[in-house]
Amino acid sequence: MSRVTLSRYLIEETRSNHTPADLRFLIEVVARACKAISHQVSKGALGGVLGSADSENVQGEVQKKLDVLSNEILLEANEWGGHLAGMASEEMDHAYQIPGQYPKGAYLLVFDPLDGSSNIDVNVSVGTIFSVLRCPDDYDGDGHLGDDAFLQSGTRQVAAGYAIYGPQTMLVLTLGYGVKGFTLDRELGSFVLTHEDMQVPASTAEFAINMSNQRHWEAPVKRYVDELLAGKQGPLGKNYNMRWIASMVADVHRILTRGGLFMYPRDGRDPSMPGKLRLMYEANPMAMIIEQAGGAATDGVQRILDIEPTSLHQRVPVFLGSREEVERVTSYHRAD
Ligand code: P6P
Repeated sequence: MSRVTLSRYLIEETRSNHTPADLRFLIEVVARACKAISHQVSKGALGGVLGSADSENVQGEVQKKLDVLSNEILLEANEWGGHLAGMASEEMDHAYQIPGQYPKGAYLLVFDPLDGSSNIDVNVSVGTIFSVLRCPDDYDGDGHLGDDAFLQSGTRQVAAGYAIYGPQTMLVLTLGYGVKGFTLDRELGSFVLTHEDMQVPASTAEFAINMSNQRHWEAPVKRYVDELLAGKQGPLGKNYNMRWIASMVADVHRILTRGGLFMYPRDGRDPSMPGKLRLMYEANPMAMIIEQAGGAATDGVQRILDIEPTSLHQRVPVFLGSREEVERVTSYHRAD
């Protein structure tokens, strides 16, 4: 049987009325941009793109050269096609306006162009995370597109996905009808469907958290992690393994592939920061993917996808992955 490329999959989704032609085009363009980012990332020290740029992003984080380059690749790939009304990114303070010479479209693209970039210099997997929303009807396509056009809950996403730049480059995508995985065939130059129906196992014996923050966690998280560490002799009655790659795309991809629980809770270090991860371009797209794969995603109290955003770069606590464990740790928060 001939291999199904991303393009063929998207055409078939359009024929089944799952995916309008302009959304199909959007996903194709994002996928092509991810191939270009993969090429730059894979150059490593040979490409002169490692190390830090002389700049900081809106988060106050030092930008890596590849952060800036990946952001530019996504902007340049998407600004001319007529499928977008605007873009927003971790690397830009405010919404990106489609240049006047190009037509505007019905969608908004939000992305973290290179998540986990602190891992690049040590050759650990990184990725691109993206989320697609519809542009609100009250924007007529003329004039300035405000940040508030993007402030839509995660349930309003029409598509979400990530590219992971690891031993293989893969694109993982949901259009709201399950989760598919595509592996980049570098000889063909195309993403090829390799994972027909990705599912998160309901139960797991593996969790992911940065343990060095333990003294800062709130009581429900301390209680839960203590129970995980207590293993078979503890209340959960089984031994757990731990992983923390410190690259959300890599940790989530592992969980999507074999189960697990990813946690980045709020902690006491900075009360003004309810967690480290950003809602619009990290938590929401990953939550849609995980839920579409049968998992769960909460901020400890409510579904991440139900959170009504108040700012473009707001942060949220994140608990996502195997449903049984997400429900358990969430129940501890609710009981607190
Ligand atoms: P820490 C990467 O900077 C990131 O945003 C996520 O990809 C990752 O899960 C997290 O931060 C790692 O945070 O505090 O362990 O370095």
